[in-house]
Amino acid sequence: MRTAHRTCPLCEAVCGLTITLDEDGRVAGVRGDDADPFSKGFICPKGASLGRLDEDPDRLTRPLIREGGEWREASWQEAFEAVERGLAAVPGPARAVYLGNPSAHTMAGALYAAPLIRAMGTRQVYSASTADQMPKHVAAGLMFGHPLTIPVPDLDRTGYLLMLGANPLESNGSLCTAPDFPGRLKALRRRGGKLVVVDPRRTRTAALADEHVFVRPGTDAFLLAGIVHTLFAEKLTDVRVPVRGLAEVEAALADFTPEACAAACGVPSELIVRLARELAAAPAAAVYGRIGTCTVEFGTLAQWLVDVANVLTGNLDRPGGAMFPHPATEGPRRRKPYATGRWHSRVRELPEANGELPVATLADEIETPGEGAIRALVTVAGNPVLSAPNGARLDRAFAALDFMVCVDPYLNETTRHAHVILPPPRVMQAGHYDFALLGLAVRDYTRYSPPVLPLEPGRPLEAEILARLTMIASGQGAGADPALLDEMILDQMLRKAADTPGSPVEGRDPAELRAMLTGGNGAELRLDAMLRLGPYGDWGGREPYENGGEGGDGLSLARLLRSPHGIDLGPLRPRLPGNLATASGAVELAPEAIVTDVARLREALGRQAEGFVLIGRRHLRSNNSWMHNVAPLVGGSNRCTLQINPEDAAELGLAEQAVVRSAAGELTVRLEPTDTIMRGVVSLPHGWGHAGTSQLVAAKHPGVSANTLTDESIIDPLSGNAVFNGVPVTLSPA
Ligand SMILES: Nc1nc2c(c(=O)[nH]1)N[C@H]1C(S)=C(S)[C@@H](COP(=O)(O)OP(=O)(O)OC[C@H]3O[C@@H](n4cnc5c(=O)[nH]c(N)nc54)[C@H](O)[C@@H]3O)O[C@H]1N2
Ligand SMILES: Nc1nc2c(c(=O)[nH]1)N[C@H]1C(S)=C(S)[C@@H](COP(=O)(O)OP(=O)(O)OC[C@H]3O[C@@H](n4cnc5c(=O)[nH]c(N)nc54)[C@H](O)[C@@H]3O)O[C@H]1N2
Ligand code: SF4
Ligand SMILES: [Mo]
Repeated sequence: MRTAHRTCPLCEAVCGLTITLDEDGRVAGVRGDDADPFSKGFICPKGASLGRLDEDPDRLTRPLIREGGEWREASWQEAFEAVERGLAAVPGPARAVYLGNPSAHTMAGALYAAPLIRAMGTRQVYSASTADQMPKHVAAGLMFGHPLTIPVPDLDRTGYLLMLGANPLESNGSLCTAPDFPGRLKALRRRGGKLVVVDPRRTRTAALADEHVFVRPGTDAFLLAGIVHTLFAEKLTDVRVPVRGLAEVEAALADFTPEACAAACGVPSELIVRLARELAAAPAAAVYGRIGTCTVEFGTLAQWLVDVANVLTGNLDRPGGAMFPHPATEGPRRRKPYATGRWHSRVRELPEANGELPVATLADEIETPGEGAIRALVTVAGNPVLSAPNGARLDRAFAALDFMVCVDPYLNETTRHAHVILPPPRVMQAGHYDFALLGLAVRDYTRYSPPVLPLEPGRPLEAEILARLTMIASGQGAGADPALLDEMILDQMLRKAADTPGSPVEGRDPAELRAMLTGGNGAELRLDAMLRLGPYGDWGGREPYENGGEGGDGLSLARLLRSPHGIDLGPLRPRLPGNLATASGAVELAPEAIVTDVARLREALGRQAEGFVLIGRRHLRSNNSWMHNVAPLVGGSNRCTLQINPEDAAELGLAEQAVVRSAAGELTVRLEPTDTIMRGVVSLPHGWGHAGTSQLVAAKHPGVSANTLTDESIIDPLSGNAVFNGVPVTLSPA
């Protein structure tokens, strides 16, 4: 038996795990790592099942090639040669890339997605971000100047948390990296703070809160506008950071009185006013909105209003408020105006955001003929057939592609359309560093997990798979050495740092810096460079931290390897105005694009709620579409049911099952009557509807796909984000 430590890669909470392995390298047990200074031993049922997931016999171990409807295993060289032939036949603009959720967790995704996209020579770039958090990026970009300058609630010090559309007791948190989110919420209450949860369902998080507020799906922007209106009307504002556009915000929201907003969102006007007063009165408070406020038709407006409320109550950038993390690998952020719509999609003319087009228009771009129609697709870590709005249409569209290659451990609903599947190795065989999530953490913290188990000879890491795809896409062929790509990227990074005035390595020789780097592969070398150049880096980082000290024992890969449980870099510190990348150097409270979109919200003020609407939900033992193949995680409370208020069910005469219809499609679903859901609202989890895959356990628990009902023709216009909450549906007995 031996013990290894690594970060759990399964959700955003980055828990440290302690893994016991037997002599054959099989996982005998997984428990929380007590010595991790951030997660302190916390673990959830998914993390505890990491061994089962990793050893799943249905995971692919070799590349698959599909010929005439038949799959066969192939060697890596043969598979890469098939990709070379497939991509060579399709010119750049007719190629597309789709990046799924796990690529926000893997080192491969963080380090090689951008070079792959560049090499593909296309603007047809899609990801799960436009089915998730793109509204937050757009609002942050417009307000703070950079789409990754996202404030997080300072969970451990706040005295008041207003949480909208998030259920961290099941999801373990999102755009707010906080291992043991439940424990941190309980601690908030123990120290006398208040937690208010806004959700159309009385979730486990709502049950733990001081107060739960039902809101009509898709209408949080009205609730927040009513709160902000009240802050102005009652002169409760206390702005403590440099801002522009204060008067414009007040004017734009003049019509959003608590009474008008109450009618639109279903929250009583007295409650809207009280929430505004409580936020303003709390010594330190934070407003935090997640999935339920993003995947809606007013998603970007809601994200904007969340941070407008944080600014107006004096809580942005103050301890206990909403603060900006300072991650160890953060590079300099150039001051340049952030804008979306630098180009538009071909068919629906939807604006680009962060260099991506909405996944809601991917099927249009494949199915609509003409110059630039997508004919070849690369997917990495995604299952859009189950995750994208109107997934059934994508299922048909993918079947018509000339060439598709998927980097994925499973043959599933999406990858079954591929011509080539390239499986990454097991989690235990790859190094792990949370480049994205540590930039959203409620404490500054860093941890590198080296591989726990060796790779089989000849098997590439996912980083190497993506590097080889990059070289193939750029015309260098299936035989090109991926190390050349790493050296080129390292050289560019070091050269740029040496050329940047004020950088800690200004004027140094890039070759000399390169010679100092250590690491067992390209991904590790690049991590080492980013750590050493970063704010706590041993090349002159200026941020002090308790365990290091200025310059002295700064961060590097070697330093992280000496701290296998991770390093606490301290509580979040104020970062304004230095962290703002807006052209003005101030927080832009009233960006033009947003003020223009407020008109759409105003028009909807008088809209009457009629009929039923569909929302989603998450289950603790699930993870989007791909963890239903682990027997201990499926069944029991983790089932695909339609939650409905018992009074609604009775009125409609519904018993065991119902037929649900929307503009996009129809489903027959099993009902779960529960008074935890508002009347007029039904909830179905996504990621189910398993069919045609190699996943034998999942096949026994197929469920139905919520995205048969969601409508790809409706999006949040500023971000292009899909709308999953507030989908109009009708119900009838099955
Ligand atoms: N109706 C509805 N739809 C939704 C949502 C909702 O709330 N309601 N939520 C949306 C959200 S927030 C998201 S993030 C998207 C997710 O959308 P996707 O990312 O498209 O879907 P996932 O189900 O996460 O699929 C992940 C895929 O990655 C594979 N995989 C797992 N680990 C690895 C790895 O290490 N490397 C590689 N290469 N592949 C790996 C899995 O086998 C699986 O095929 O779904 C969205 N869809
Ligand atoms: N166990 C588990 N954990 C996960 C995942 C998973 O699938 N399972 N997925 C991961 C991913 S990809 C993400 S993005 C995160 C998401 O993390 P969260 O944002 O916490 O996601 P959910 O748990 O779906 O919680 C969203 C809540 O919004 C509510 N809601 C729906 N519509 C509205 C609305 O219009 N207004 C308001 N105020 N509330 C609404 C829903 O009832 C639900 O309780 O979770 C991650 N963690
Ligand atoms: S909460 Fe998330 S990171 Fe922590 S053990 Fe569970 S799945 Fe892993
Ligand atoms: Mo997500």
